Amino acid sequence: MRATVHGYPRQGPNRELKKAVEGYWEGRVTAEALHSTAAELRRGNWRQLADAGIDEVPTGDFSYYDHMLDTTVMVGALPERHRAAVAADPLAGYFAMARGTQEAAPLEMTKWFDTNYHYLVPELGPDTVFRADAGKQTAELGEALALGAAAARPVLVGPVTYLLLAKPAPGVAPDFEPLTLLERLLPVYAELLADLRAAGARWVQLDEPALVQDRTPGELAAAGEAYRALGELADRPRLLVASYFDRLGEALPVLAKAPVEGLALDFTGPAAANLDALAAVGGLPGKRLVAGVVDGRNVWINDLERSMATLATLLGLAGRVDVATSCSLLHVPLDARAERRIDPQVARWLAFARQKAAEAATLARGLTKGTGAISAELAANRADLASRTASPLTHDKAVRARSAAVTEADTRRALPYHRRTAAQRTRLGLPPLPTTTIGSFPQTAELRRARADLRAGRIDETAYEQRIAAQIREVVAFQERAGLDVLVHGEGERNDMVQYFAEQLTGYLATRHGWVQSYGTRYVRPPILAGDVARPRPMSVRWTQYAQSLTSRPVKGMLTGPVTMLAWSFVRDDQPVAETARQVALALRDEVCELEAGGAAVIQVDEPALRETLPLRAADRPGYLAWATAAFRLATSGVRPDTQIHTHMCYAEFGDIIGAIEQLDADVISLEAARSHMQVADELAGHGYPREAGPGVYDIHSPRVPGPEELAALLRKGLTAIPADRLWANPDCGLKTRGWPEVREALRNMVAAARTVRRELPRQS
Ligand code: THG
Ligand code: ZN
Repeated sequence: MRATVHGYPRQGPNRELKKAVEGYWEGRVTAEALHSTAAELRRGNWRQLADAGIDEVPTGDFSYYDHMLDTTVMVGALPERHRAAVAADPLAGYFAMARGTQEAAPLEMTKWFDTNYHYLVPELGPDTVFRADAGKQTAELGEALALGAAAARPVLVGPVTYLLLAKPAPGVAPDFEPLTLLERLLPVYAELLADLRAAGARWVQLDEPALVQDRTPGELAAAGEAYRALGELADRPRLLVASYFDRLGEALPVLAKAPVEGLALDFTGPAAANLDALAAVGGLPGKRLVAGVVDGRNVWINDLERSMATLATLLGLAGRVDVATSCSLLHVPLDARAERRIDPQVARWLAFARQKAAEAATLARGLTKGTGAISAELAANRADLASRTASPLTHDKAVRARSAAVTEADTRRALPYHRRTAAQRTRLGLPPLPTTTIGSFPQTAELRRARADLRAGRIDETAYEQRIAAQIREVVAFQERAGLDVLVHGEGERNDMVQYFAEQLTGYLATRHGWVQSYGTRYVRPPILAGDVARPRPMSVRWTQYAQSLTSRPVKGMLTGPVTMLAWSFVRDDQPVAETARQVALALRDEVCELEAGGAAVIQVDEPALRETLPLRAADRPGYLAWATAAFRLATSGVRPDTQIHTHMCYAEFGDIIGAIEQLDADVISLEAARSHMQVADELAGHGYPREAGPGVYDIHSPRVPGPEELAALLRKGLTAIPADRLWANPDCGLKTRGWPEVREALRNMVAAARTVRRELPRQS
């Protein structure tokens, strides 16, 4: 019985990969230096895994940018517009596909299942010609074998998932289904498998996470066909088909019947349902089962005894059982031992990639040699789990009592929406098509320097606050001059919309080195929600009130909603997530009420992550949406009827959660819409959304400044779907990534456009 993992963080202990890649882009690092840094990082990872006790290491999971892009290269499906660049210089061409050039747009980027990782979307069409290029895979396998790895297993994105995650190339009919290319893609995988066998691979892993999503009978049949065809090849290594992030459901019997030698299944969270399902199909007699019992997506130590029990059951269900993490460790930080500032007692509850690999190894040893062989580990694990359960951090009596006392009534505004609007109109006195922004203004070099200076002790708290106050004065004065109707303070004091609040709430831990790849060379350091959540003091009231003191126009209070506070953190696994959300919501509720008491007439609670966290299986969605919307309402319903609650979401595809958006009971919603040309307004109207809405008119993802005529045209288009008394004029997201010159011009144009369109409205009586 072996221990293995499906993949490992790529960046290195000090994000060496980020520095090398960005250096290469800037011309400071040569291609050779980049390649050798990367090779060194891979060697470091394999050594680290071997030291942790992993006896079969993954290969080919490394990437300069993204493993889906690597798969696109591996199957030769390069977009036409990038072919020449890749032929001329493969490395430069690879990054051109990821980032775009003056001449050619990049591949689209989207979320990898329900994780915070983003991949580059393959673009396919009826004319796509696949061509096998096993170069990267065979080279990395060779490196691992040369290092003396006991066993090395290439990990590839499987053909079915590759096609299911692809979209029609530009110019191809939008209803083209990439899965229809399967027959053409399978011979390419056959060639890749033969190449890998020749390069020394005994096993190859084909990742098929798309099969844990709801799939049509046609898609399931295609998956069955694919693995029958690959299984029947004569010249191939043994095949391990891997699934993760959820249960396989109806895809389990399909894969169990396929002529492949092994399956990797996730047994954590909702995927624990794989256990009964496996028994129901009669197990995997004669096959290898790679059991994902160590959660690869959170940061908590495993319950080793419980995992041993699961593994003992699984022993009776497969020819051979190996122990693994549930998925690639790409989604967790590298090493919990690097966090020297976390209380050592609390640090013992944490397992990052390195510790998770060691847990898998311990479990494999226990399975092979009996629990006696791991009795010391089991005892230490039991003590750590007990200390977590008993800790005052995880059990704050006051927080628990308050949370337990929450009733349905606490999640309802005092008056229904249609009776609140009149009171809000009277209080705010806004014109039709009121203008506002989403909250953040440019995070200037001065602001970042001030934060760095404060951290390094070059300036003190007072000097830092003076710089923030100066920024707020500038932001408010600009908005008054530009003629905006509802102002913001600009969020100059916030490093990140989640981190800023997490740092002020009890129950959250911050890491120093806990980087996780978000996309390409961009990383986040998600805070760890470890304990019961309380708000010892107001978090945002002071700066909001300061901004309000500078103007007679309304200043919006700006908060991050409970669902996003959870989605962009590592959340505790020792209680239902709905309970954690309720605690965060109660803390935010106090903040909302205190903003109101301080004079705020408009308060925005952002939920950009509401849709991101939607469960992969439709059956799980109603449960999620119920707690998510209840948490939002709990956070926002403590205010008076004449206080206006706004929310914001950063996406245009909200069709599948429109009902949930309505359930938030917010008064106003702003959405990303600029790039889909106000389609969002039509969609909202089509769904009969009965509230005020601001489909964004200014695409903040682009440096392009839209002119007043263009913005007026977008507003007129919005008016065809949403009446003038319910339509807002706003950009489609926060302005923190943009520069001041563009922002100034774009917002002035937006106000001019709103004024023009207002004059065209029929006179109100
Ligand atoms: N905040 C948090 N999580 C998020 C986002 C966020 N997850 C999803 C989405 N937004 C991810 N998008 C980005 C965009 C930019 C960067 C990271 C994720 C980024 N990171 C810097 C880097 O890697 O250089 C590091 C920033 C830092 O110092 O903290 O630019 O908005 N919580
Ligand atoms: Zn946004």
